[in-house]
Amino acid sequence: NSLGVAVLGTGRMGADHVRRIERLISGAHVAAVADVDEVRAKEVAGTVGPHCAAHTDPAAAMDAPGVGAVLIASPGAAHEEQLLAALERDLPVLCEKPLTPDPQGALRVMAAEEALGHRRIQVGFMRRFDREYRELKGLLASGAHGRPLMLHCRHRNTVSHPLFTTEMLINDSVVHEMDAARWLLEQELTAVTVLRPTPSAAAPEGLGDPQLIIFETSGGALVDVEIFVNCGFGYQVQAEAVCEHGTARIGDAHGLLANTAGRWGGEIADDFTGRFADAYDHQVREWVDATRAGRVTGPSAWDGYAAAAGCAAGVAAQRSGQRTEVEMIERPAFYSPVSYVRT
Ligand code: ISE
Repeated sequence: NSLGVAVLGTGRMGADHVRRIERLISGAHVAAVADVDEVRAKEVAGTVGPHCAAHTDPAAAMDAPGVGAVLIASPGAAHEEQLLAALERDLPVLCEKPLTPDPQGALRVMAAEEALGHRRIQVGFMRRFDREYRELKGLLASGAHGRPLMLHCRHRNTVSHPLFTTEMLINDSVVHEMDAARWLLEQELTAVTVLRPTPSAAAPEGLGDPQLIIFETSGGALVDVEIFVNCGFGYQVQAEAVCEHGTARIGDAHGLLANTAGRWGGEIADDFTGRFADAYDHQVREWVDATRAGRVTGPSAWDGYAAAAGCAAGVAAQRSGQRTEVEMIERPAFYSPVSYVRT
């Protein structure tokens, strides 16, 4: 009883997930794919085989024979409609970030899931499945270093794609730190401030890159994030927790360390598919295993909403230059306990 997955969106992430499900994950197969671009959908379906149907209509892919779960990897603006359609069919969903581009859409998705009466949605915040992040989470949760006071984060991309906007620095990139900070600290974000240096000459015209984003949290911790999407030298995601009795740092990529010609060093990944390859594998594997066991684990629609609310405050802070409070509803009992707290 292999789990048949409909993959919606066959761009870079979707195609990578299709490869992952087919080649690396046992207990699941790709039963159908959908993409607005018919040629691309067919091409990706072709890598799976004749039993994988290619559609341009996501609903048709979800209704294809043998589909028991949905993986949404379409652009964020398409997520809400696809999530609601999956919930109507009571199908388990793994949805790439963002859950929805705005908190209002996330609230509508949460309302539909709650009306269904059971959780069906997992959001693709893959950092929660990264080995180093999990080690840091374990250390902080153990309390061995005392209470976390600050989190210093660096999020660097080699180069931004041509359609990247200044707002996307927050809602496409820093959205990951929003979730990671909530998860690591087990606190909600309460306010966001954005500081902007003179942009790098290497950034495309009009893009305010890099920026420094500061979150305040419900437990009184501070989180600072350097976001720099045209650093030019590689893909780096680092975090250092400063606690009452010690610090802990991840993301230095201490893999192979080589000495030669009077220099020492290692390699830096080029992009997120490399840096987080294992995290993506674990994420999809754990989602498939939980789904087959009839369980829903991982980041929930509430986490997607909280990140969207943080991003909305972040973009407002970016525009106004002012400290901006994060506006959030009270967490509904349906989303208790929060998925970041171990039970
Ligand atoms: C991209 O969409 C991601 O999700 C990556 O993890 C992030 O590093 C990048 O900045 C985003 O554009």
